[in-house]
Amino acid sequence: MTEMLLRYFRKKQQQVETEKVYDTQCPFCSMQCKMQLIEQSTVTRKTYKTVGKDNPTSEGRLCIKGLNAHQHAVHQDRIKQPLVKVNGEFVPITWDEAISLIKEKFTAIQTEYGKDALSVYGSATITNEEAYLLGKFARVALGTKYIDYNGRLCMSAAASAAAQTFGMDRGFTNTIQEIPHSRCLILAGTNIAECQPTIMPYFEQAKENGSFIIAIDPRETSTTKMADLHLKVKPGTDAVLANGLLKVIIEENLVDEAFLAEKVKGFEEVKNYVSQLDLKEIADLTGVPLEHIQKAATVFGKEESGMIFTARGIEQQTDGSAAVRNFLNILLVTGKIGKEFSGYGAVTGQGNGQGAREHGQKADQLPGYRSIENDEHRHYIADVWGIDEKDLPRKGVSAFEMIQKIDAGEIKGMFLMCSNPVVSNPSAEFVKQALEKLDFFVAVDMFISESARLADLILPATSYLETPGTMTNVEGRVTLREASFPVRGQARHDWQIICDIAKALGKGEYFSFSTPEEVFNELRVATRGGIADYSGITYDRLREEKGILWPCPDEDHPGTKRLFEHEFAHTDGKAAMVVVPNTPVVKKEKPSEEFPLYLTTGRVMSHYLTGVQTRKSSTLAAREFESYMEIHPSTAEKFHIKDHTLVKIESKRGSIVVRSKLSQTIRKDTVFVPFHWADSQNVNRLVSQKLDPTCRMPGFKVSAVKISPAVNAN
Ligand SMILES: Nc1nc2c(c(=O)[nH]1)N[C@H]1C(S)=C(S)[C@@H](COP(=O)(O)OP(=O)(O)OC[C@H]3O[C@@H](n4cnc5c(=O)[nH]c(N)nc54)[C@H](O)[C@@H]3O)O[C@H]1N2
Ligand SMILES: Nc1nc2c(c(=O)[nH]1)N[C@H]1C(S)=C(S)[C@@H](COP(=O)(O)OP(=O)(O)OC[C@H]3O[C@@H](n4cnc5c(=O)[nH]c(N)nc54)[C@H](O)[C@@H]3O)O[C@H]1N2
Ligand code: SF4
Ligand SMILES: [Mo]
Repeated sequence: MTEMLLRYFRKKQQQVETEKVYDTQCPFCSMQCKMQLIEQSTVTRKTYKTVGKDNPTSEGRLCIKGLNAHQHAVHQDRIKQPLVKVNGEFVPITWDEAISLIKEKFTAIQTEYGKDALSVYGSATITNEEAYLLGKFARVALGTKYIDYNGRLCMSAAASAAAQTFGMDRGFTNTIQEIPHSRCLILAGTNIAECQPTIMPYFEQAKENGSFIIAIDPRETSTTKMADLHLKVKPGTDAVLANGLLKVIIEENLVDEAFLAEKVKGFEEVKNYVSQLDLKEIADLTGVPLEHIQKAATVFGKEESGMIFTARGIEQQTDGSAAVRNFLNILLVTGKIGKEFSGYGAVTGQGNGQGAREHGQKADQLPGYRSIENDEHRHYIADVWGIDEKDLPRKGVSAFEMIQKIDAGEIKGMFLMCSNPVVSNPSAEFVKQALEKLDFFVAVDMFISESARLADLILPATSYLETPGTMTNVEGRVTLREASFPVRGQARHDWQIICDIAKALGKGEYFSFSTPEEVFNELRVATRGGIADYSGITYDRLREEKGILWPCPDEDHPGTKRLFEHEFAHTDGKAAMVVVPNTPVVKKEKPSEEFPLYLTTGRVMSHYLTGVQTRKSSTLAAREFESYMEIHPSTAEKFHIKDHTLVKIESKRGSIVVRSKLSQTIRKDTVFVPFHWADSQNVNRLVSQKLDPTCRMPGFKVSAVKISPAVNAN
C-alpha cells in the first residue's frame, strides 16, 4: 500500500472515531466508588478506559481494581447464553428451554421431597432490588425456608454484635467525613489500605490532624504501617486482647460514669469479670507486650474522641461476634459513641455488603431488617406481598449449614446467584462433594466459575456496567448505580431472571416488575417502619442528593448521619454490654506438634474474593498471578523453605501447594495465604467446618497447619 493510501485510511479511521461515556459504580468493594467507562470506537476496534467520578464517599478516587474493572466485564469469557450440562459438557440452549427445565426440575423435586428440598444461595454483590427480590422469590415463588447468602461468611459477626449491643446494625455509626477529626482510631483486623484503598485519605488526614492510630493485626500491612502503635496479636485472640484493654481502662479510671449510668446496661458484670483477669496472662495469651496493651488503652481512654473499626480479621472467627461485642464494650465504657467524632465502623466488604443484609436474603430475615420469627413483622410483609401469613416460611439455616444439609441429602436442589461457594466456603473439598450430590443445581453468573462448573444449568447474568440499581455503601449510604452499557449476548439482569422463573412457576403476579425502580418502590413500602427504613428514599432523590444515609422514614427526611445521638435502638433505649470470657464456647484450633503453625487468610490489593473476576483482568492478574504463603524468614529456615519456592501446606482437612514469600513482618508462629485462587491453591481446603454459635460465621482466620517444601530442593 502506498504511503498516500495509508494516510487516507488513517484519516478515514479517525473520522469515524466516536466516544461514549457510561456512568456506573465499581463492582468490587463497599466504597462503591462512582466511575465512568469511556468507550472509544474506531472502525476496527473498541477501547475502554475507566475514570473516577466525584461523590461524597470516595470523592472521585479509584484504586487499581476499580481502574481495571471493565477488563473482566468486556472479557470474551463472559457467558452469553444459558448453558446446560449434557454428558459432562456445557451446551447452549435458549432461555425458554432453560426456564422450562427449571420449572420441570424444581417442581419434580418439591413434589417428591417437599418445599424445603430447594435452597437459594444469594449474594451481597447484587443490588438492593435484587437482594429483596431473591428473598421474596425463595419465600413466595418457591415457598422454601432455605435461603441464605455469601454475606454470612462476611458481615454476620459484626452485624449480630451491633444488633445485640446497640439494637441496630448499620456499618458506620457516623459519616466517613468525621474520621479525620477523631482523636484516636483503633483498626482491629482491618486492612483498609488494600481492601478499601479509597478510604485511606480520611485516615491520613486524621493522622495529619494528630490522631493516634492503633492497628491490631498479626502481620504488618500497608494499613499497620500507618499506625502509631501496632499490636501484633496472635491469631484468634482479639477478644482476650479487648478484655486487657477494658481492664486497663477501668483500672485507670478512664470510664465515662455518667454515660454508663444513663445509657448502658451490663457494665458491672463486665467490670467484675475483667477485674479477676491477670494482664500478664493476657499479654501471654495474645502475644502483645503488656506495655502496648497499657499504651493503647490509656490513649483511647484519655482522648476526648475515638472510633473503633473492625473487619474480618477479628470477625471471621468462631467467636467473631463475641470479639466484636468486646470491642463495642470498649466504646461504651469510654462513652465514645453517639457523639461527634466518636463511634463504630464495621468495615463492610462487598459492594452491597450493607444493603444486601437488610432486605431478606438472610435465613431469619424479612425486608427492612425485620425478623421472620416475629409475628408482627410476618404480618406486615405478608400484607405487602399479598400472601397469607401462614404461607410465609419460617427461618432456615446459614449458608454453610445449607451445604451440610445438601451433603446429608435433605436439600436436593439449589439456585445459586452471584457467588462461588466451592472456593469461598470452609472445607472446600467437602463443599465440592456436597454440591455434586445435588439433583438439580442452577448457577447464575457472568462466568463459568468453579461452582458454576458443577451446575446442571448456568444462566448468564449482566454486569455492573449493564444493571442499574441501588447499592448501600460502607457508610450505610444508599447510592444509585446508573448503568446503561449494552447487554452482552443474551445475558439477563439478575432481577429479570428471578421474575422470569417466578412467572414460569405460576407466581408471576407477585413478580410483575419491568424496571429496578419498580422493585425499589415495593422495597420502600416493605421497609417502612423497619430498622433499615428506606421508605423516604426515591431514585430521584438519590440522583439529586448523591446518596442518602438510612434510616430515612419519609420523603422530607434528610437521612441519618449519626446514629444513637439520643438513645440506642433497643426498646429501653440502652446499649447492652456483655461479658466476653477469655475462653470461647467453641474451642479454636491451636498449633500442635503435628500442625505447629497458625494459618490465617485474607486478601491482596489487586484481587477480589474468589478471583473469578480479577483473574480475568490482564492488568490485575499480572500484578499477582498465583497464590502465595507469607512466612517469617526464621520460620522458613526451621521448615527448610526457601524464598519463592513451592510449599505444601496441610491441615487436618486437606492440603494445597503455593509459593513462599519470606517477610520479616509477620509473626513467627503464623503464615498467611490469600484466598483469591482456586483448585490446588484454594486455601479453604484447609479451613475447618466449625462455626460461630451465635452468627454461624466460619473461622477463616485461624487453622493449625504444617508446611514442607513441595519439591525437594537441590
Ligand atoms: N483488594 C481487595 N479488597 C477487598 C476484597 C478483596 O477480596 N480484595 N474483599 C472485600 C470484602 S468482601 C471484604 S469482607 C473486605 C475484607 O477486608 P479486611 O477484613 O480488611 O481483609 P482481610 O485481608 O480478610 O483481613 C484483614 C486483616 O486481618 C488480619 N488478620 C488475620 N487474622 C487475624 C486475627 O486473628 N486478628 C486480627 N486482629 N487480625 C487478623 C489479616 O492479616 C489482614 O491484614 O475487603 C473488601 N475489599
Ligand atoms: N479463607 C477465606 N475464605 C473466605 C474469606 C476469607 O477472608 N478467607 N472471606 C469470605 C468473604 S468476606 C466473602 S464476602 C466471601 C465471598 O465469596 P463468593 O461470594 O463466593 O466470592 P465472589 O468471588 O464474589 O463470587 C461471586 C461470583 O458471582 C459472579 N458475579 C459477579 N457479579 C455478578 C452479578 O452481578 N450477578 C451474578 N449473577 N453473578 C455475578 C462472579 O463471576 C463470581 O463467580 O468469601 C469468604 N471466604
Ligand atoms: S475496589 Fe473499592 S476502593 Fe477500589 S475502586 Fe472499587 S469500590 Fe473503590
Ligand atoms: Mo466479604
